[in-house]
Amino acid sequence: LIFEMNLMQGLHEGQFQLYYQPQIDLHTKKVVGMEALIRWHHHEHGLISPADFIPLAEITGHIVPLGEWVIQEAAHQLKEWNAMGFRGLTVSVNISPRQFQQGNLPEVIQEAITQTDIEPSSLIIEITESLAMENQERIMKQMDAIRNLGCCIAIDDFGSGYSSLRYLQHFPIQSLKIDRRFVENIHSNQKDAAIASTMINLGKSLELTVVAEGIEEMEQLKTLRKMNCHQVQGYFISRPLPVQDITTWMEQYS
Ligand code: G
Ligand code: G
Ligand code: MN
Ligand code: NA
Repeated sequence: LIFEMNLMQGLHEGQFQLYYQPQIDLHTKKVVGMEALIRWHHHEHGLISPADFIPLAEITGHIVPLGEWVIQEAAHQLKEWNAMGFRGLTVSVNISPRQFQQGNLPEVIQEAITQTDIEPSSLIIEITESLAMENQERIMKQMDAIRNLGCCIAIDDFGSGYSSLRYLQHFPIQSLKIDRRFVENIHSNQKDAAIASTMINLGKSLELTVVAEGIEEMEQLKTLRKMNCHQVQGYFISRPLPVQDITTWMEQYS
């Protein structure tokens, strides 16, 4: 089934859409960011999750034009939100390791910033820990170039991947997103709480912004606030939603 789907055709026909999930500052309680999460409305197969087509797109190389579309779209959306009066908001996009290996990511990002005139530091590039990131000079050069544009880089799913601490040591990152598996039982399991708390303190001692993912309950949020985690994201705050819905949500949020 998955090989029947024509990704390039879908891209040209406008079948892709970005959903957005808010990130809340635990101290000020303000909405500080939106993570863009791609969705595919396939004409035959209906709504397809990125978990089902991103891996394929990585293999075929289609992730490069797709990723370019994501960056353009997210930058334009941020410009629109800024124009509506939502200021000090960041937009995060997920980037696959392969997007560093093929194509020219820094140029794509530069182009999106130039076109939209958004503040470069309001664009956050999320990179998932992966073996594909190990010891690759090209990836490091591209990360440095992205930093030189003024954009921020976040390590996504922190703790779940490989060589987590090596990334902290070598990558020019500004934030750390703690994988939701470390947050799940934070309020009920002492061992999980100890691990999460240590991860938060590690990030903070490196002067990184620490974001906890997958918050589904009030108790998790309270525990994370006690641990002085900076930001939270998850279904408890809002599910990822289409632009119109998340904009309405933002207008009503206080
Ligand atoms: O939103 P959801 O939980 O369905 O996302 C599933 C996975 O797809 C997550 O790992 C997420 O990071 C990834 N993902 C979502 N949008 C994008 C995107 O635009 N580009 C890439 N490379 N991955 C994405
Ligand atoms: O890999 P990444 O962290 O980018 O993936 C984020 C994924 O997690 C998205 O698919 C998003 O839909 C999902 N997600 C966001 N909030 C929650 C949550 O509170 N619980 C669960 N189970 N998944 C979440
Ligand atoms: Mn992410
Ligand atoms: Na994640």
